[in-house]
Amino acid sequence: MTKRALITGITGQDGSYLAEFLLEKGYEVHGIKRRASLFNTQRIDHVYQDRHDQNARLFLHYGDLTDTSNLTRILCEVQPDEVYNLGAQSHVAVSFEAPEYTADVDGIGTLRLLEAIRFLGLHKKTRFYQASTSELYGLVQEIPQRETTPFHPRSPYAVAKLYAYWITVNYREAYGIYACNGILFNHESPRRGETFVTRKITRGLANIAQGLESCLYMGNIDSMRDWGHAKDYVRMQWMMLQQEAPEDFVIATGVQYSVREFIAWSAAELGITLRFEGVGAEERGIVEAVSGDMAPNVAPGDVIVRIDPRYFRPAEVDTLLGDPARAKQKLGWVPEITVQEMCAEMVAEDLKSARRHRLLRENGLELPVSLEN
Ligand code: NDP
Ligand code: GDR
Repeated sequence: MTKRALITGITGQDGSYLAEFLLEKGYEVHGIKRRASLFNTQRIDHVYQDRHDQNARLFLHYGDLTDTSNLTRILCEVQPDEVYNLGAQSHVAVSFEAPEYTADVDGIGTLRLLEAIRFLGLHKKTRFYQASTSELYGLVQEIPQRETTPFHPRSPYAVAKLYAYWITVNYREAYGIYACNGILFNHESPRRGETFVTRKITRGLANIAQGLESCLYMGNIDSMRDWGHAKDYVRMQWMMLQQEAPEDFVIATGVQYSVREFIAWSAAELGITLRFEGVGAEERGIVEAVSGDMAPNVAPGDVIVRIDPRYFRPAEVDTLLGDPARAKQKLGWVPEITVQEMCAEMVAEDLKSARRHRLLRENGLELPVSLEN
């Protein structure tokens, strides 16, 4: 029997990798996408098949995590074996600007799905994965963070995800639903949204190297993160739903680096050596050496990174480091891609696209480069 999965957030970074992964495993995949005034399926266009094609196994449904009747209808129609709740207002800084919306989507949205599963009598059939987050640890109480580490969320996003975490546990305990939390630490890829720190860096520096931008404005570059590759992490999301009993797992690499280091690696991939000068809001990154071909528009002495206090958060999560021991012991999961390999892949992809833009510009065919950070 073909298994059927429903993914909320299928148009996002993780949703796109998970859809690919499940299609390769032979699943019929259903995804919820939001209506937008422009096409918003770029990350999944390469796996999309016209639904008139007899072999089509990927189906998209318009929907929104704020819309109970819509979610209930989709669940009723699809009757999924597995639900992956990846949909979210997922940007921590934005959650300070839109706290109520973030709570509605990320917190109550999770309840809406679980309640629909219960109400429709799918609680025996449907397994549920909740995209929980290392942001739950916030002001960290233990290093490294593991499944038993107490939570102390530091943003409206993290507080909303705390509700989602506990309502998932509650529906498992109260109704016997196979529901579990993946407590995932930061994971990135060339498909990462452009305003998250890693992608902002790789894209910004590639654009600078190609002369499309002149300076990258950053926030707290001393923040420490445990970064993995999204491809490794979606494999784990699926593994968590294949166990005999539902359980919550920390998914991380067990190694942490600073944003500053990520900037330095990305610059090095572009042949640029940086000298960091000053501290806090006064800090400047100064280019000391440039290898010609790859970064034709950067000269020694150019200031290509500046700190802008606009990107500091009202409450910061300074350091995160996960302990993935339980995932390794119980599921045999280990990440395969290192953060340095991932950084190189991201820079290479962003450089390709910056070169395309530059060529178009040189031929009078300029496409707008969005500079929104
Ligand atoms: P993205 O921001 O790339 O994707 C989020 C997805 O959610 C998009 O498809 C987006 O749609 C959709 N979405 C946003 N709002 C709504 C809504 N109101 N109704 C329905 N769908 C909505 O996130 P990631 O792929 O990086 O992350 C996936 C999940 O994992 C998120 O829940 C995130 O909070 C969580 N997480 C992510 C981590 C990471 O490091 N990436 C770590 C830990 C947890 P659209 O394309 O239209 O914007
Ligand atoms: P995070 O990711 O908040 O950890 O949430 P993000 O990449 O946004 O920030 C990581 C760290 O970098 C610092 N930083 C900046 N961040 C951004 N976005 N832009 C900047 O200019 C900048 N300068 C410094 C931040 O202050 C922070 O400390 C991500 C999201 O994917 C969540 O959905 C997910 O739950 C967590 O990871 C785990």
